[in-house]
Formats: sequence, C-alpha cells, structure tokens
Amino acid sequence: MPDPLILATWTYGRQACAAGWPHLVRPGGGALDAVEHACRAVEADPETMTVGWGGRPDASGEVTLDAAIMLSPSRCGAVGFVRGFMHPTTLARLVMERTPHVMLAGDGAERFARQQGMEPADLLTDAARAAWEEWRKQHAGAGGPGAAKANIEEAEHDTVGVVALDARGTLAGACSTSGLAFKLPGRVGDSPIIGHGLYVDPARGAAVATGHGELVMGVCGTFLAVERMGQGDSPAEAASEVVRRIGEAYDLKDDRQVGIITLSPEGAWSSAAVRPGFRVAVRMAERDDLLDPEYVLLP
Ligand code: SD4
Repeated sequence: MPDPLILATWTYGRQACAAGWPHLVRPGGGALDAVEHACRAVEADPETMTVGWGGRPDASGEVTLDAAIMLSPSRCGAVGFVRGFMHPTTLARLVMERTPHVMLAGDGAERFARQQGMEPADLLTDAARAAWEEWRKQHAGAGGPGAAKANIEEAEHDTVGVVALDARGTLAGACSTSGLAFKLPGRVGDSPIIGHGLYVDPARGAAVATGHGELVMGVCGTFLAVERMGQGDSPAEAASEVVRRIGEAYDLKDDRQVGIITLSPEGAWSSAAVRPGFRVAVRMAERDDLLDPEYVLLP
C-alpha cells in the first residue's frame, strides 16, 4: 500500500494540502475528494487574488474562473470562463460525474451550475476591484482596458494545482484559477484544458502546471510530463524536460514563469520551474513542508 501524499502549488499550497489531507486519509475518502477540497479551500479564501473569490478580474472588470479535475483519461472534467460561482473545481467534478462531456464553458457551464444547485456568489472583492481600477488608470493612455494584449505583463498569476495519491493507490489531480490578471475578456489558459494544466493517467503518473498558461499550452505541458514518465523518465526528469521544452520554444527573457509538479503512480514526485519563486507544498503522514522546486531552468 502506498503512503498517502498530497502536493500543491505555491505558498498557499500548504493551506490546500491542509484542507485536502483529512479527505485523503478518512475512511470513504481518497485522492479525488482530497484534490477537490484542497482547491475549494483556496477558492473560498478572499485574500488569494488569483483563485476563486477575490480573484483579479479580466480587463472588463469581470472575474472569470477556470478549473479541471482528473482521475484518468476517461474520467476527467473541466470548466472554463465561469462567472458567479465560487467553486469551479466542484463544478468540474460535476461535469465529470454527471455529464457525458469533459468540458463546459461560459453561459452553459453557469446554467449547469445552477441546475446542480450551486449557490451563485459575487466574486469581485473590494481589493480586486481596486487593483483593476488602478490597472485601468495606468492603461487608459494605451488604448483603454479592451486593448490588453494576450501576453499581458501583469504577472499576477497563480493557479492552485494539486495532485494526490491515496492508500489504495488512486491518483487524482485538480487545478483552479482566475487566470491571468486583467486578461482579455474571453481568454482561457491552460488550467481547464486536459493535458495542458492538468493530466492524470493511473498507469503513468500525474502532473499539474501553473504560471503563464500560454507557455504550458504550447508544449502540452502536463501531458508531456506524464507521457515521459510512462516512457521511463523519473518524475524529476519529466518535470525538468517540460520546462526545458518551454525554454526551447519561447523567448523567456522577461518575467515568464511556469511551475510543474509531477507524481508517479508509486508516490515518487518532483517539481521544476522556469525561474526561482515557485514553491511546492507537500503533506504526508509525517511531513508538512514548503519547498523550492528540484530543478530551475533559469536560476
Ligand atoms: C493561466 N496557468 O490561466 C493559469 C493561471 C495562471 O499561474 O496564470 N497561473 O494561465
């Protein structure tokens, strides 16, 4: 029997792991409940300005959320461009469990949330609105808010990404984000797209990514990592290969960042990032840590 463990992105990954851990080890719980509850804890924290309630809005002032959850290639769910619901990870799980589809977006996803009895919520906090107003003021001379570019420079980006392994050997992953701050309305990043922000294959491993989604999307980052593990790479080799491939494909001279966590079906794990600053939280029966990634492309 493997030792249960849960891993999550960034400093608030500790909060995520703390919320997920009891679900990972309780009788009747497991990896799927753990990753969902880990994301929900961060989604419900208004102080976190990159996920769920309190997330920074897009260029038009609207908070739009993306999330995914996954057990295997045939059991995954995702939502994109969801407005007015605090828990897109739970909504993604409902897509997985109650529809024949993998992904719902926009109005349809919101209608589905209402049908499923999810409570609507106003996600724009005073702090997020103030940040948006400040951003608008600064961009007023540059064509106005609608002129935001897809490679917008505001580096307010952090996805909560979680992967877990339970005592039965089940792997699961989930991620949740409000995406890039002040993004062009309609922009959806890597997080809700299976194989980009999140991938889980019980025979090969799990990976979750965070950072500038466009960079992850260009190399199918998490699918690449899991595929490499399936070909025999260690989690460390697979994670570092993804950031190397991003380095090969993109000009990374500015502040572009990507972080990735990899987890094997046996419970070996690693992480890598394009540059320093990415952190990984790990929680096991006798371990509760926040670590730097094992490999950094541009130290
Ligand atoms: C995205 N990767 O939308 C996601 C969220 C993010 O750091 O910005 N994460 O690009």
